[in-house]
Amino acid sequence: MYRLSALFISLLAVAPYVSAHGFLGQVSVDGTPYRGNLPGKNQGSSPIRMVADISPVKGTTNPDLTCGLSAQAAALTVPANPGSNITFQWEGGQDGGQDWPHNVGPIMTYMASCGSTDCSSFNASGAKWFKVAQSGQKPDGSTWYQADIMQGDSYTVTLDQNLSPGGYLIRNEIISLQLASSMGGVEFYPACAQLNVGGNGNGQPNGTVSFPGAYGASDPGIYTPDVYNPGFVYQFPGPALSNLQAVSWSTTPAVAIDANFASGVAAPSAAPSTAAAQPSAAPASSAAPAPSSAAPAPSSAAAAPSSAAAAPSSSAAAPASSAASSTASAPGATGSCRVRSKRANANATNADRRRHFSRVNRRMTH
Ligand SMILES: [Cu+2]
Repeated sequence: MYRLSALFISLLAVAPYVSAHGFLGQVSVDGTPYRGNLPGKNQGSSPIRMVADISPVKGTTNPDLTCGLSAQAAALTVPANPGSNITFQWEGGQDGGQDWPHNVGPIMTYMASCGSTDCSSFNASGAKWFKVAQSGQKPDGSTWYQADIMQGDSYTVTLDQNLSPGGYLIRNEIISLQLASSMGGVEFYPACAQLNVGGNGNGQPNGTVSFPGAYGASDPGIYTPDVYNPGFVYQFPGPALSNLQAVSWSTTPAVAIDANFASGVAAPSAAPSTAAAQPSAAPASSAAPAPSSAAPAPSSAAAAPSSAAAAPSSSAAAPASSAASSTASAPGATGSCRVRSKRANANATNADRRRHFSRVNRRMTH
């Protein structure tokens, strides 16, 4: 019975929906927003490594698992500190402006030192990553924190207090499991941003891994034939949380995508991108203070990482804050790559992809 329903769902998932994927549209450090380039369109300076396309990375040995599809080093490395709140705002659609389209699978965050190399020229293929956060199923056991991202929410991690100063890549990864009932069906959406951490910590991370390398095609959290079965308990792939794990992590309220790049200077070959020009109505989320304070509290409960790896039972599932994720969203949704048109209110140009988070637009349609 279960097998049948899983099969049925996976058949649904390959039905001819308009395919929609997404990308990391913005990272904020303690409320200061830094927008990312649209995939494949170099529009301005950003700390987010631009990916070539919104499509998922496929395959556990794919070199693009490091920072996303043909990710390019970014021009900026932006300041942060131990204890900083780093907020990731994902978007859907090739040109953004839509919500993240998937709702089944984990969100994980890793960091890696850029060593003596400036992060803007650091080759991520040699990076030693340590895991700092992971969110999977909610306490209800059937919905995922990723469903909050699908509703437009952001995701925030609070950096460890003892992080050593220096350049770091921070890698926020969404894994979508709607096709992972087939071996190799899993979709990886890794994204990297470049941080310069100050302070005077002296922590050295344990449990470092490489990407690719950290995941195997048949890992329980990668190949998930039972993902839609009642009672399914997710086992996170990759290493256990590092000793330098985040202080806390959770999904957090949506953050508007800033209309302008941090530098305000468009890259030479920039698209028509009126980005800078547009006086665009929106106060451009300036300094979008929202999430930071909201974020922190969550999880001392999260602290049980190691056991989590060992005991895939309940504790592993839901480290993040329940507070941040009170909205119970339609559980049955299978999360296929379907476009939900938020485009309707897109008088706003792509350039200032301000988001209109009207609840009305947030219904899941599957
Ligand atoms: Cu997709």
